[in-house]
Amino acid sequence: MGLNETPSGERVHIGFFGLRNAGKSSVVNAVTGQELAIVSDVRGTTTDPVKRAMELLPLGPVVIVDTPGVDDEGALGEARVARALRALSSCDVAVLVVDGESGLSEKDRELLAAFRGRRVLSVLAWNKCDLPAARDSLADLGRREPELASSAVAVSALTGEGVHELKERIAALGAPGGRERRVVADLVAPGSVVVLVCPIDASAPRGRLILPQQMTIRDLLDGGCLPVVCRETELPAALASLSGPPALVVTDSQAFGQVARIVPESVPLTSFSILMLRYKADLVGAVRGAAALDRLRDGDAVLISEGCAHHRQCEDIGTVKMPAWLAAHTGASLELSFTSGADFPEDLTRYAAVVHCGGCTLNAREMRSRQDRAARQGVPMTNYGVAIAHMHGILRRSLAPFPEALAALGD
Ligand SMILES: Nc1nc2c(ncn2[C@@H]2O[C@H](COP(=O)(O)OP(=O)(O)OP(=O)(O)O)[C@@H](O)[C@H]2O)c(=O)[nH]1
Ligand SMILES: [Mg+2]
Repeated sequence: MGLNETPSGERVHIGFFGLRNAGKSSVVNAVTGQELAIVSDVRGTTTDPVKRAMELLPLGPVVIVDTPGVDDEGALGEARVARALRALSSCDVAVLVVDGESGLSEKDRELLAAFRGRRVLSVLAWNKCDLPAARDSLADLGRREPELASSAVAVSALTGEGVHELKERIAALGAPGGRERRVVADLVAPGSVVVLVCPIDASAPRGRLILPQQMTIRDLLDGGCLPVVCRETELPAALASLSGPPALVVTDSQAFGQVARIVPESVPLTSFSILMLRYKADLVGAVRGAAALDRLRDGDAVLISEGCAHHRQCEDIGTVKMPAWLAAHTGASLELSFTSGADFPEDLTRYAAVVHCGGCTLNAREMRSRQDRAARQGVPMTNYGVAIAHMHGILRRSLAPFPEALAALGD
């Protein structure tokens, strides 16, 4: 991803699902106007979900996800189907591509049910409408199931017919509705000074700031606030330079202890990871999950999970620092497991707790679906920022700006 591009976690994710040879890849190419995906008459041409960030007008920055057919067979086929369905958890909009010539199959209906179950908005792309048989089957659907047919768009990836209308439908579904969440600017009045503490150590990326810091600065600018950015070493000087106390201080979690000693108790203080968690997911749930860390015993299994496979800074926290903090906090010898990227186990029940990263590269839907999965299975799940704050005894202070989460912490 280039530095000037919208981060993928901020993009509307649009997934294309359906049977093998329905024309998913062909429709992806028609909708995007690019030869993104390989098309062939061999069933099972697409073997892995393929994600591509792009501009899709009239929607704007999106991620397009092409998936393997859900009727693939054999052990390998089943693994592909599982990956296709897993891709659904990050999708904001699902397009069910139906081979109009053969009509709606049982598997297609199962997909529609899966979309509903995960509350993913969907549209039916009735493909191959250049063929008379496809037109007939759509007319037939209109007679039998008018409601379902009303969510269908007749398209032909071959001739381009209906593709414009399909794009309009996708855009209508993907338009920001409940997505107007703020990172930080809703916490302070316009014009407020907010001090951001960004340590620059060996694990900081060369020549830029990390995504949570960028997003916080951007949101403060959007909100007409005054971000003051410094390292922890310059924090006393930064505070002294202000005409009054700042409205809020936000720090990198790792410097929280040091920063907490410098910032007066009367000034609200929180961390970037807590801001990101609140933005993406359920802060209150993560606060409850942190309490479970106090109950860990010898031999308990704990999953440490990261949303991406390439953040050196996170990797260092996940594989080195978090295990050390957990050991010190619990005094127990724990059985730790690690996952990263798209891997997040379906079955979490063997874990006594899950500690997840802030998910800066995951979108809100993916983060929430991971939290929901843990909640459904009764497994406490927390995140790096909350866990670190808790184990260092500073969670209460870092939740000061969030009364609801503070209440979840109890006394
Ligand atoms: N007549 C007609 N053929 C189409 C249309 N769209 C796709 N096809 C053909 O259907 C076959 C399958 O197309 P793909 O786009 O590879 O299908 P897919 O759903 O991605 O298939 P898998 O990746 O194997 O799951 C190809 O031979 C395409 O040329 C269409 O609108 N009309
Ligand atoms: Mg394909």
